Amino acid sequence: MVFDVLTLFPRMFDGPFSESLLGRSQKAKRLDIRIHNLRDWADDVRHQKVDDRPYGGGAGMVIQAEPVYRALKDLGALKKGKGRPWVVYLSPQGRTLTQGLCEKISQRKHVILICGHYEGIDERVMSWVDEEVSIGDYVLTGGEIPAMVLVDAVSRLVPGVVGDPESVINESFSSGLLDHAHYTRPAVWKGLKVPAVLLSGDHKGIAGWRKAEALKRTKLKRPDILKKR
Ligand code: 4FV
Repeated sequence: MVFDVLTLFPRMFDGPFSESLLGRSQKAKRLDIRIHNLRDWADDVRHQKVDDRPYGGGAGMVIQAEPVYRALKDLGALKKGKGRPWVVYLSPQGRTLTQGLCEKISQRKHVILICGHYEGIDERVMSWVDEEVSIGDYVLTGGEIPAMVLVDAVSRLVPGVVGDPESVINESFSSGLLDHAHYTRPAVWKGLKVPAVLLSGDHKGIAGWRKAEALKRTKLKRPDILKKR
């Protein structure tokens, strides 16, 4: 799966995308994450200016349409047909990112992520955006961290990225429930025991306990999910 990320702060991505699963999956060519500096498509090469004051006045700056449009063009987003990259703009106005939306986006072969900054991007470029996505109802300094969240959550669903596919299938939200509790050695810690069924080897019993646990926790912590379910 290919991700092209358009940002004014490319260095922000060094850490999250070079470590752990995402780092390994890029080395293994299961993922190709390419970070692009939007300033490379600025009008004036000297100042690399890509933002300007908002029409109608008001605080802050707005990212201009032209550099974003040029970048999308160079990244193939203006192509017609099936293989065209899917363009996602991260913004608080977007559809809230859920496991379901991650599963949908993970079906794509090539995704372009536009990271907003300042007050956002010129609305006229939205005609070339396929999907606006928000990671939650709060305002961040930029779309970079939302882009990292989306790449991480979607990449996990790309076959082979997560070592054991089972751990992707049986987890929070994929089963429509929160995850059950997890325990590991030692069997007794500070006098606290692990539920006996988990030490029993009775796989049917264990699966039953985990299902019941997941239901109980979901009812307790996220009853809204049960309603949706
Ligand atoms: C955001 C979010 C977010 C808004 C102004 C960037 C900032 C600045 N993006 N989910 N919540 N973006 O707060 O996706 O341009």
